[in-house]
Amino acid sequence: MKIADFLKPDRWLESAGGPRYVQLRRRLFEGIETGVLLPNTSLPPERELAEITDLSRVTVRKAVQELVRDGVIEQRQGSGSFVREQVGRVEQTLSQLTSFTEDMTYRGMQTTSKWLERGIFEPSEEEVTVLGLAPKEQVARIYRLRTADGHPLALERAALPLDILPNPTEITTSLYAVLENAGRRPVRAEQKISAVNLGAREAGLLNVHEGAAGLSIVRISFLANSRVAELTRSIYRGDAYDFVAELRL
Ligand code: 16G
Repeated sequence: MKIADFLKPDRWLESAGGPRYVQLRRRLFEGIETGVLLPNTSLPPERELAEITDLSRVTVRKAVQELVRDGVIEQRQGSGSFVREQVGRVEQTLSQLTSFTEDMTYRGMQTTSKWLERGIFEPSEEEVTVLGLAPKEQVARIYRLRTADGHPLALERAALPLDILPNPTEITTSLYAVLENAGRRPVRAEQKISAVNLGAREAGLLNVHEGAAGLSIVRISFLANSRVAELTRSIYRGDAYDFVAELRL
């Protein structure tokens, strides 16, 4: 269907349907989800949208601005508003202790990591407490931007005691693979997930706008002897990740 037909107001605008810009935003989003508006195609200019929908330019602008805020549409200087390429959502079950590399490989996706930090550091108070470090003991830390098929999905900062990961530079792809080879792969983990709005730096790295929704995840994992092996703080893109838990009676 042509966008001009799809946006004809008698097809979707309802007088009791709430604010008009909200209804238009919803209709545009529906157009993107159903493929009437394809990724990387441009929206008709504001004036034209106002004509097609019979709405004021102010209303149209507000609807488009909200889609820009939500990361669905991007404004390119001088050339208008474009539909952004949407990242396919990834589902991760919460019942298995898997690694990022395993999760993505299972889905046939190629992973890469951009290294933001990798080395041996003075621990933070939290690292001392959670990892049970002795006084003056240092900590191995790796901080990565993790991507799948070229899309940035998560920022992960992992801290491990040095006897569990003596040489953090040894990790090129998978932390868990290195730990497994050394016979020190965690067998159990506790994970806490909370909602966050991304700050400017994180948003920039994850290629979303500042304030976009994200998931903050803290994973503490344990070896078979119950010793803490890993403290990882991650920020996942809210538009790209679903965590799924199975519940039984
Ligand atoms: C996952 C874990 C993270 C772990 C990493 C190892 C979550 C929220 N986090 O991303 O704690 O350090 O896998 O992945 O699931 P790797 O073996 O690919 O480096």
